[in-house]
Amino acid sequence: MIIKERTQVGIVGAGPAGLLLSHLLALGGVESVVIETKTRDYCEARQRAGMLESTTVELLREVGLGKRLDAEGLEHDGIYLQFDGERHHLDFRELTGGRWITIYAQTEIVKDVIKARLDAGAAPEFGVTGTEVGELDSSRPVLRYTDAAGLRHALRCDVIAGCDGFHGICRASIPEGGLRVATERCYPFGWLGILAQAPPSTDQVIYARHEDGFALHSMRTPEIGRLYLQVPADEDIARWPDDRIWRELDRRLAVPGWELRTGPVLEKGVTSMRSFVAAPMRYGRLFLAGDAAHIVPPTGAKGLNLAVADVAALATALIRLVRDGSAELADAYSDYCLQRIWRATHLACWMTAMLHVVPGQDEFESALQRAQLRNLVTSRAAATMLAENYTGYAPLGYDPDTRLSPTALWPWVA
Ligand code: RFL
Ligand code: PHB
Repeated sequence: MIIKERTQVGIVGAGPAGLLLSHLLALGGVESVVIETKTRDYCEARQRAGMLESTTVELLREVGLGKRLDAEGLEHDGIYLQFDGERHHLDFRELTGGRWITIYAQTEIVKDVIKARLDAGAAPEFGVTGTEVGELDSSRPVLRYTDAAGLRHALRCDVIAGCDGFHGICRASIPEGGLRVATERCYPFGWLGILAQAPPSTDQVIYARHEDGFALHSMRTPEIGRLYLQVPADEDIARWPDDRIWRELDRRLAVPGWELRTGPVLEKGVTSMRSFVAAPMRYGRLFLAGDAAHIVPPTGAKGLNLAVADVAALATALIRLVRDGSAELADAYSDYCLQRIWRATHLACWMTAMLHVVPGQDEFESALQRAQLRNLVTSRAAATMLAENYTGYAPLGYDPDTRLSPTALWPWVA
């Protein structure tokens, strides 16, 4: 038996993009259903991003998701850049006239939005299988899935939002020729990341270039550290017992007079790195958002922030489309987002190229990397460029009251 249902927006994926989209739509009076293959516990525990732009923080506050973020998030003025055994502080707040960054784990944002959706009586449907999207060209696309109890559903929607990450099915369901650009760049290295029961040995995040590879010291709470090491792309985590990880972190992060605090490793894993942009982020009545449409290497801390920016714009566009019957912003969605995405993609690729050492790279390459880093810590103009890009771009274009302010939206869209 197939259960036939209907909603305004069918959302595939309960990562930050899909969850936040459904929350933002609800604030604008638009109903949605979120489906997710994994369990709630899995989604709430999946270790990923941690660094939020000030624009992301401001949006989360504005839409009622700022309470725990404000109580537990760690607000930082800037970052440290380390190379040649020297550590330099870049004060983003001072360089940008007040913008900052906040450490607050993606897992916590996911928990906060799931709770908000549950409180609103709109729980995501976890543990689904067999997700399919169809009739995307029509005005009533269909989202099919089998729920955790084994019942098959056919959900008729006004619009489907593909928020199912890089490996999801939505992008792949776009017929050949539907995506004009799908560019991909892979890197010969990845990040080995650990979560550790070790108080952070730094007050702000350290990005370190070392002759043996990149290292990053971040954190989650005053008791929990989050640290990363550059390793070969296909590295076997079994080759990295905990004491080897700490030794290598200690070597790559060392500066005179500084000590790395160690502790039990709670979790570890290797992530490969790639850049990818698919465009347009729409096919008929299917809209892509977040990692489903684009991936950046994590060096610029942009992935989660881009996902939030996408759904802020998408929610506004879909509220206008579904509630008010105007397609103007839905038609502008992809081009509007791609400007920000390419800016962030450039930042992420540039920081990755400057800070990672490819085995066997020549002296010329190394000298160029170090010259760029030196420029960043000696030129205010160069440091400001990094600070502006890192802390976020224009305020995120979200407005649930589109009917009240039809012309004030997205004034920067040509
Ligand atoms: P997600 O989080 O991948 O969520 C997609 C969801 O879709 C589900 N799904 C399906 N559901 C139903 N049917 C199907 N057929 C489905 N197929 C998939 C999946 O189970 C999943 O729950 O994508 P979303 O929402 O677009 O969010 C993107 C972010 O997760 C990602 O960009 C960031 O984590 C990237 N990132 C960082 N971003 C930052 O802004 N700041 C950071 O500091 C930062 N650090 C990081 C990062 C990513 C990392 N890794 C692991 C890649 C550090 C690392 C190490
Ligand atoms: C993190 O805290 O996980 C983090 C911070 C900065 C990055 C990437 C990840 O560039």
